Amino acid sequence: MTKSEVIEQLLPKRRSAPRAAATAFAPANIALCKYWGKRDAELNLPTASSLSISLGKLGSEVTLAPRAGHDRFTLNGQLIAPESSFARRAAAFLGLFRPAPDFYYDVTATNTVPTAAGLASSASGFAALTLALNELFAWKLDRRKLSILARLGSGSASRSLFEGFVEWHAGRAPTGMDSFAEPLATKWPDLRIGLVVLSDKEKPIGSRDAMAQTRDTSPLYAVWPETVARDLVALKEAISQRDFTQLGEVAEGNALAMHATMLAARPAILYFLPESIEAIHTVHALRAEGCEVYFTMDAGPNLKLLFRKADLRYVIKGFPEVQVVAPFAT
Ligand code: 2P0
Repeated sequence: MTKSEVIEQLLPKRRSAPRAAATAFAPANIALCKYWGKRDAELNLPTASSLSISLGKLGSEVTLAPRAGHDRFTLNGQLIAPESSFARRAAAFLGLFRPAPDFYYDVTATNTVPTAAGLASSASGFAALTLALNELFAWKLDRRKLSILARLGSGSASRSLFEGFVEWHAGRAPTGMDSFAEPLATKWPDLRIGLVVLSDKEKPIGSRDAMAQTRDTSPLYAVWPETVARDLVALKEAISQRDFTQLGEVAEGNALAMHATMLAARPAILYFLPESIEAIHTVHALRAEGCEVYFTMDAGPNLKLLFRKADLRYVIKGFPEVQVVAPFAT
């Protein structure tokens, strides 16, 4: 099934004329149980479910307006070259939603996540684009359908439609109509995320290619889906019982299992820098001293810390440069 066929099924049959402009915001998210591997690369359908936490006010704001001639992209106040990967990916996505062949978009995006933080901006970016399209054309789609549409841009974007803890159901249908994200009800006000930026250099391999290479060549990939199944149950239990130790242990273990699976790919996919390993040792040393802090890592060298408000000053001792996010702050 193609993206266009999915979109045709989801959009209202009667289409209104676009508004003059529409603006939307979506938060960045960090997976506690990772999405790594697809069963369908065209529709970004995952092999396994995943669970994330959204980062509140850190994310992407996108304004869309109709435009003649060609698409134009502005990111953080700078005009972006059409051949840049940002513009090409956004244009490919927007190309799925042109009411007429000569209809183009003026796209103005602002990331409130510091670009150097190495946080995937594609998740919040595609989620905000989807929300802005929904406003621009007054589709009035519910969040579940919007989550499916955002997934067509980037898998993890399906989770950025919601605040707080979010589960993305892998689904089974070849159409992907059962592969969408949903928020969990639990709020956890004293939970904190610490962003530890170690490098803003370009990654050796993007996550899209890295996922495919892992699935195709890693002998450890066979056990990844069952690892996720187990970790998801344990994470949801930890969240509903507000059991921080279980949350941290499972999230850290899941991230390391994902990286172990990548390390066994051929050729190996190695996102760790020496600084990443050093930071992991710092996390473990803090824990040994009684500060309950855990980490997770994505397709890059930076660490994201998980801890509780009461431990903030100990975390800052180990990581003076940490940027702290309170995901449930109102
Ligand atoms: C995640 N990552 O669950 C995992 C963990 C990176 C490591 O989702 O190909 O940019 O656009 O569907 O969503 C990054 O992958 O990949 C990602 P595509 P995406 O957050």
